[in-house]
Formats: sequence, C-alpha cells, structure tokens
Amino acid sequence: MNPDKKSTFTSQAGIRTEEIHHQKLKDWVAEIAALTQPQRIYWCDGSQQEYDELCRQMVEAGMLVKLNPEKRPNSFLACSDPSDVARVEERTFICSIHKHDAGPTNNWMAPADAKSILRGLFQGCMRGRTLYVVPFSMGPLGSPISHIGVQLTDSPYVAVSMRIMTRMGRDTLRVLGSDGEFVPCLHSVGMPLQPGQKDVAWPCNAEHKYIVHFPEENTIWSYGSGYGGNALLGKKCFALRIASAMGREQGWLAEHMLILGVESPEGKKTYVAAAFPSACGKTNFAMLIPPPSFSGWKITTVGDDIAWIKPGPDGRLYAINPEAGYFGVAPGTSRQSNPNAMATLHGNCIFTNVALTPGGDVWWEGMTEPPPPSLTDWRGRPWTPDSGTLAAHPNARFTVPASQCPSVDPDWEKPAGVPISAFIFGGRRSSVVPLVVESFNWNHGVYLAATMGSETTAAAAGKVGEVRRDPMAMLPFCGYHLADYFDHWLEMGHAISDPPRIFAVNWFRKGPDGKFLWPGYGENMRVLKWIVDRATGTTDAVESPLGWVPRYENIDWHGLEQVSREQYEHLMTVKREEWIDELLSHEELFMKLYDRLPKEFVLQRELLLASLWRSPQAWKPTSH
Ligand code: O2Y
Ligand code: MN
Repeated sequence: MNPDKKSTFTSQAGIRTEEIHHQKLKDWVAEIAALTQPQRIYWCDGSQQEYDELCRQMVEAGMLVKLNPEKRPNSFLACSDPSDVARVEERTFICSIHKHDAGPTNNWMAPADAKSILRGLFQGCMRGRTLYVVPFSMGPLGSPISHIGVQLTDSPYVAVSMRIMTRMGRDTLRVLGSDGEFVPCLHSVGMPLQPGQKDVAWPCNAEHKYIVHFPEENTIWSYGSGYGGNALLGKKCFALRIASAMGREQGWLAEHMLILGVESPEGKKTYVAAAFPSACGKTNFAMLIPPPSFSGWKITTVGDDIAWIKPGPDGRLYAINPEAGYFGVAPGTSRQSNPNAMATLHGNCIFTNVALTPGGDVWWEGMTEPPPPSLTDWRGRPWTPDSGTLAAHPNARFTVPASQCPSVDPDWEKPAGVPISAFIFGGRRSSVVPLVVESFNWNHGVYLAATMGSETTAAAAGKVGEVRRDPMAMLPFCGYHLADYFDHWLEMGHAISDPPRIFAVNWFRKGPDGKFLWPGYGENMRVLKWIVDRATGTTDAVESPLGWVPRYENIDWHGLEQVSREQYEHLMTVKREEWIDELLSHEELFMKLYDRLPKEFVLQRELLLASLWRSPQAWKPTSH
C-alpha cells in the first residue's frame, strides 16, 4: 500500500510554503518535481511527530515492522529486497569533466552522458509516490566545519533514516536562509506506481542502479536503490566523495575515520582520529571500554565512521563528526564485543535486514550464544539454528542516534570541533605488519597510510588472504584521483604548524600456531595509551626500520599476563625479506597512479628499503 494515501499529517506537520525563502531551492524542487512527477511534495520539518507519523504509515503499509515496545521502544525493522542489500561499487560513478580527474580507481562517466541516462530514468519515476524534501546539515548547525545538503527522495524510509543520521528539517532550512549554499542530492528508488498499483515492502529497481557524483557541481544523483550508502546520500556520497573533493579545493580533509577521546585519570583529554577498512572492528574501537586495570581511564566517542577535519587558528587540526547517528553493521555486535553499541541500541532504532524474534525483538549472528531456538529471518522465513542459513544478512544494519551512546563525548557536537593529536591507520594483516609503528615524520606517515592494506576474508570476493590496498580506507570513497588525494594530504601536513602524529596499527598478526598474537578488543587500550603518550611527548620509543615503535617496557601491561616478551617480539618483528616483497607490492598501486603520484612516495619507498638493508634481517624491539 502506498502510505501517502492514508496521510494523517496534521496541518502543522511539514515545512509550510511561506517558511521557504530560498528561491534557488524552490526552483530546483519544482524542476525535479516536473521531471519525476510525484503525486505529492512534502517538506520534512524533522520533528518527532513527523517521524512517528511516517513510521506509523510505513508500518501500516507493511514497509516496517514495529518492534515490541517493552523490549525495544520506538524501534522498527525493515527488510530489504534481497537484491538491494549493500553499496553497489560497480554502479558508483565519479562524473568529473575530465576522466583523469576521477582517476583509475573510480568508475567514470562524462557528466553529459550521465545526465542524459539519468534524466531518462528519473522521467516520471516518482509517479504515485511522495517526493520528500529533506534539508539536512552534515555537522552541528552553525559550525564553521559543517555543510548543508538537501535530499529529494521518494522513500519515506530514507526520510526517517536521514532524521537519525543528520540534523534534518526546519532548523537546517533556517540556517540555509534565502541564499545559503547546499549540495543538491537527488534520490529515487526507481519504481513508479501506476494508478491502483499495490506497492511492495521495499521498492527498488532491480535492473538499473546508478550512484552518480558530479564533483565539479557538488551534486549527487542516485537511482534504483533504497539501501544505506546508496540512498542515505549525506553519508558516503556527500560526507566522503563530494566532501573529499570540496576539501581539496578549500584546504581541509573529509576522511573515513572514527574520532575518539582518551581521558586520563587526571582528566587530561587527547583526541585521535582513526581509519580502518571494513572488518577491522572500527565501531568497537570507537566505543572501546578500557580493561579493568586501566581504572580511571575513559574513552569517549565523537564519531564512528567519518571525520571532517579543518585547520584551526592555532595551527592544529580540528575534527567534527558530520553525522548525527550510527549506521553500523549489526552481525558480530554483542555485549562482549561492544557493550556501548548494545546499550546505544536500547530504543529509537531502525534495524534493516536483521532477524525477528517471536517476542518482537531483533537478533543477529554473534549477538548471543547460543542463538534463539526460533526466529523469522531477514527474508521473512521461519528460521531455526538447524536451518543452515544466516538469520540476519551479513550486511544487516542498525540506524540509531549517536546521542544515545553511553560513551558519547561531551564535546561531540562542539561547533569548533575537537583538536586531533594523532591519526591512526589500521589494516588486517596476519603477518609482516607490526602491532604499532609511529611514522618518522608527516610524509612518511602519509606513505604508511597510503599503502595500508587488508587481507581478504571469506566474506570478501577474491582469493582469501590476498592483500588489498585500501589507502586511508578511502578506496571506494575518494571523489577524485587518488594520487591527487595523496598530494593533498602531503600539502595539508605542511600547511599547518602543529600537525598530528601518524601511526599504523595491526591487531591481526598471527603466531606460528595460526592464533592471533594480540588479544584485541579492550586491550587495544594499551596500544592507544602508548600512541597518546607519544603524541603528547610523555613516553619513549625505539627506532625500527619502519618507524618509531614501543619497547616492551613502553607498553602498560598491568593486568594482562597474556602477552609475553616473546609474543611481543613476534608482534613487532620486522623481517627484511617480507618487507622487500611488501614494498614491491606497493609498486602495484603506485604504477596505477604513476602519472600523478607525488615524488615523495618514491623517495619514502627508497628510504624504507635503505633502512631495511641497514638493519638486522629480523629486527626486534627487545634487542635494542
Ligand atoms: O552497505 C552499505 O550500504 C553501507 S556501507 C557503510 C555503512 C556504514 C559505515 N561504513 C560503511 C562502509 O562501507 O564503510
Ligand atoms: Mn564506513
């Protein structure tokens, strides 16, 4: 059923025409309405009343299931079409005027060609549906680091999700005023309704999907998908792809980074930003709870996924989380792996593609052991532990307000942002890469970040154990040529007087027995403490061929007997032969980007090679 037909919005709901003073915005909405021909246009005001009403309509239409309010108050479950479950990288395009400005790692289409194809698809695509106008701010309203977007969408699921994920509605429109700048974000599920046609629970277009960015116009067009990063355009499309291009023009950074605060027992606060590719425990790290022996230490969460980072007047870099909510992967999240995330999810959530319990709550793989005896799986089928299938889709998600996180930082919405003292870049490597390294200097740090990689796991396509380079965890998210992006990073470090220190971490190194050498989870605090102490100049390090590293004595082992000196040696050994192969494999990435690769990278590689040759074949921190 089309929820619009039973609209019970009161006359106060939605932004009224007389409240809209931005002529360019009004003209654009009229132009898109003429193209897409919706049944109705509704300007979202962002109120709780509006959210409740849209959710009620979607429940009535069978698009959402209301969860048991005693177990999960004000929460809903959406189950997508099985063909629409993740970002579609092969359908994602950077439409710069010149192909070489998109670079070899992005799909490219000429802007005119993309517009011609997309205009054809958008023609009449909202028939029988409501066009929701969603004004949203990425970042706290009024922050000099924030930017505004307006998403036009025919998906009420997207409209309510945008209310969780961004600052959305009337207040944002007020900040926009009569001539403020905004990023136009056009979205349709690509499934018009004929008169009398019954809608489906998850409309999308199985045949045509396009996620298209015009970086020279700061514009996004998305067609055919209702899911996550394809449809919530403030997130990956705006806050990373378009914003990375804006940042290059304007002298700032849009990064795929969490932001966390480390508070010492004396109340000293240090902020770090960290980039990890998927499947490296990014959300868990953002909400880390220190081990019991770190009594008085606290980790606070500013953001879990994206950071916008601008130079401040004091020569430091300041970061905001442009988002207002978390759109996190549910499977694997449990009271053991991430108690803060589980507490955040107590209510006011929209879950997508998780399983439903008979009592009206949600479940996903890894949430409890053993699993419940019976469930309804994400495809609406009865499920038991013997079914031999997954109850939740591996990319099942929760959407929840960040303000509900018990570890949320008191300054997470501070308009000026928080000062960043260290950047951390992580990968998943079972060998070769040590637990932690601090770069010798900014250029060397940018090199470490640009060459970070992860071994493919069973979930990823391709050969298991193959190293995939994912520079700064930005491979699918950089809105321009990756080599120009490296150059921008080099520039940024030199444009400020007090740049953050740069570190590389790898929690996933394995010993000769095939077991992880590092205990992980809360114990990551020990490495984080060394990083913070280095960044604030209060601890020691030893020079390895790859950078500065902690001696065994420099890590706080109090309360942890698991990691012996010998085990630490395994975690930190730098083997020349392995690193020669590693440096050769950096070349593969560099060759792709050769025509624009910063010269500094060639020099950094040479320096690393030279220092490997001057060091013992198997360098260990304990013998120094
Ligand atoms: O699969 C999607 O549509 C979303 S991908 C995503 C969502 C939240 C945070 N990070 C990611 C990512 O792919 O990095
Ligand atoms: Mn992400």
